[in-house]
Amino acid sequence: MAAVTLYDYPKSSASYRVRIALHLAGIDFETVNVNLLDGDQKSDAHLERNPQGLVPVLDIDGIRLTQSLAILEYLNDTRGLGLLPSDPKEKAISRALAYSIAVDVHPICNLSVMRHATGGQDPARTEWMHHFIRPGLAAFEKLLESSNNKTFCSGDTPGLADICLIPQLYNAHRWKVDYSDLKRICTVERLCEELPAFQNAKPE
Ligand SMILES: N[C@@H](CCC(=O)N[C@@H](CS)C(=O)NCC(=O)O)C(=O)O
Repeated sequence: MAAVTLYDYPKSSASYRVRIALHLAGIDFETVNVNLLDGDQKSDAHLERNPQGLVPVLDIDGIRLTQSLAILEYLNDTRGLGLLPSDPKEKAISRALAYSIAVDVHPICNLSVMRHATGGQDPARTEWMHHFIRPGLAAFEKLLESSNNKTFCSGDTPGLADICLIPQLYNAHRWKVDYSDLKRICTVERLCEELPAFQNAKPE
């Protein structure tokens, strides 16, 4: 096994966040695919890694980590990624942006939640996704407008909020949620798309 192993599913937005951060840190890692559609996340082997039955799981520095936000903070602390502003007020605002997606929008759009709530079939599942993703992004746009006039979400380099936003936008594309009117978000998306770390982390 490589020194750094990510238990991953390409389309998982929580895994996508970790891939971006690993690339930003320039860390070589291998991925082990946990196929969520086949139910691999509930296999004994994966439950051994993460009793929550979720990806991502990251093996790094001799420890096993779960929870993408905790992993991002670990990489930030140990690899000096500068994902959060140093000013406490700016830091709180930056975390609030990131959490508005990672803690509020993403969990209700999770595969198991969506399937349980809708039966997992169209049109119910698409309606579910639209019901939560679009307002979540519109709120993010307002938070961005009111909190700063920076290049990326929280500064002139990509940070925690950008890393949470971009996978959520990928998800919005998948479900055909239109957010082209959300100009700040579209600007951040364009900027991130130019960066190799974001390009290399893409699901495809
Ligand atoms: N809070 C967790 C959420 C992880 C999560 O929801 N992962 C999804 C993929 S994005 C998953 O494994 N879903 C499997 C399932 O719902 O059965 C994190 O940020 O790591």
